[in-house]
Amino acid sequence: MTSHVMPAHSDSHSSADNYLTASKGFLSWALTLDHKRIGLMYLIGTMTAMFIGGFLALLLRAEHLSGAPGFVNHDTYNQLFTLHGAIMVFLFIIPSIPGALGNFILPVMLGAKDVAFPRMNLCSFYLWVFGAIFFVGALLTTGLDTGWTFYTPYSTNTSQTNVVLATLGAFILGFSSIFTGLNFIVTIHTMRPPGMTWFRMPLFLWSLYATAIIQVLATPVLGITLLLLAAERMFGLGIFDPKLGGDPVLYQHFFWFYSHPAVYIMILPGMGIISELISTFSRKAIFGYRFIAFSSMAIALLGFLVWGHHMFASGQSEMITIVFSALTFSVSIPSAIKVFNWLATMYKGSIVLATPMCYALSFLFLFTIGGLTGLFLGALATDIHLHDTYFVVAHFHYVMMGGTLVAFVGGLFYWWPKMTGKMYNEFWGQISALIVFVAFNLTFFPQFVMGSRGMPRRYYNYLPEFQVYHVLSTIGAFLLGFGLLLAAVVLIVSLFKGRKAPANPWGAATLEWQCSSPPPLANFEKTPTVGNPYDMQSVVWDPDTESFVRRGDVPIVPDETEQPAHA
Ligand code: HEM
Ligand SMILES: [Cu+2]
Repeated sequence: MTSHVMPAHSDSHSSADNYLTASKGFLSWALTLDHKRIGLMYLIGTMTAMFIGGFLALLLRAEHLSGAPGFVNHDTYNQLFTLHGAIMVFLFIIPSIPGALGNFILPVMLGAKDVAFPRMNLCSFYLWVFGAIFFVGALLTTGLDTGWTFYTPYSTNTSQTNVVLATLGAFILGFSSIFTGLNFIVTIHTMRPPGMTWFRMPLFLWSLYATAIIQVLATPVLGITLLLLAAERMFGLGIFDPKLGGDPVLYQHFFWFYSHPAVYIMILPGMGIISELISTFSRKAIFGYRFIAFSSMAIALLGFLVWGHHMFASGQSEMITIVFSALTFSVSIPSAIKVFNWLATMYKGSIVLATPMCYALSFLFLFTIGGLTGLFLGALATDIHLHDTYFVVAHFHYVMMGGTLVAFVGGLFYWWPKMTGKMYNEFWGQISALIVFVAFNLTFFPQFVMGSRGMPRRYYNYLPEFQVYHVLSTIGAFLLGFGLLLAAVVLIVSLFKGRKAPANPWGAATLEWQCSSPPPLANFEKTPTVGNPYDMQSVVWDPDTESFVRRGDVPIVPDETEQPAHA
């Protein structure tokens, strides 16, 4: 076993020789096949989308400072929440973690040079760009007012906005997502290094794998549905229009057959990040590794069977409602398994409250609230009351923003030193996590209360009794915007002022921390051999390099029970 990769060894690459400096000029980025550069471009793209979507959200919240008609009229309000939702879902939450962090980290975690299909990877990024251009096209011409769900018959017969352009945009974005998923599946199957059997794969990779399966299997359904929608609107085919023999509820079935699994496309990668963060910053091997890995797969598969819980109020049969309700409850089991295992990992761990861990703890709290309130929505009797109220809005923000976005920011702080070679200011990073946590709850908790008291979603006005909740929520939203901006500033300032990042600042045992920060163009000179990814005992703090390094005296024991892909 001579191929231990020692950080000291990989540090011999001078910092001039890394993926950022390997070549220069616009084209070296625009035509790059390097997964790390593509990941960075995705990062810039998806973060831009997030800030635009966030700006629209602040306009929505500002309108709600008073219950009387304010500075936007009802039409503009419909446009604002549609664009906010569509941008956040299609341009940010779905592509952000796989596209930005996944692309960057997945091959390095595998000790591989790149993903299996680098050209397809670049193509996936440009499809994202084209999809975004279609969205901007809709925004700059007529806007879009159907809601991000494009429900018929409004989207096909009534809306005066450019629905076709926006659906084509979402169609193209779907291909971007499929390409990423396909690439990750093949990469994980074929490019694992010697020693990395399936059950020695870091949990972030398991989560990306489970996500990729959904991306590949569910997204085509959305694609065909959106094409049918566009065709119906342009040619009046009679697929969704009852006048012509169609059925508008059919659209809801198609849409949610994709979009419920898609909520797991959004959350699973976030859960994967959290598994890495909790283990690293508790300085303990993850508890219940196989349970966490299998629960990702269980979520991916069960997620396909519950779409009807979005349609309890659509008049579907009582029988199917009972079935969907029962199945919905069953998906919460694997989610809860993960939460218990994360807590068990922290138990008796030596917890380090570094910035990424602060975000991870925030995730645990917020995601749990999001998941538990899902149960009220999954139970028929309560959902009939809560459906289409602010309770639903609060629920999905707790899971998507409190869950996915917070995990994304945590992951970004975690891998930032690896990606950029710079350390950021810990203190201000922690402060940003605290502000985001407090402000998030201030924004969305009052929405549970007003929703359960009957405040409907997607209304631009409200009754006086809801004012206090709306005002609290708006104050929270502006504070939340400030917190996220602060996080961005902390990271950007580090690029100029941050001290140089060591190869392994956190003491994690996964492979990406064994190459230098930022990684050389080819990541590893020789395919490394790996052991247990959560064996924290195998790394020790080295004061000379101010980095954790691999202990020479701990041999890497390859797992003999299963053949790795490379062998
Ligand atoms: C424990 C897991 C979960 C359960 C039991 C659950 C349950 C539900 C139910 C029953 C609804 C429909 C409410 C209604 O319209 O009346 C709903 C809505 C929603 N959920 Fe979840 N959910 C869970 C996790 C998630 C996750 C992980 C995400 C995203 C990351 C998510 C995102 C959404 C969204 C976006 C909606 C609203 C869709 C809309 O009508 O616009 N949910 N959830
Ligand atoms: Cu659902």
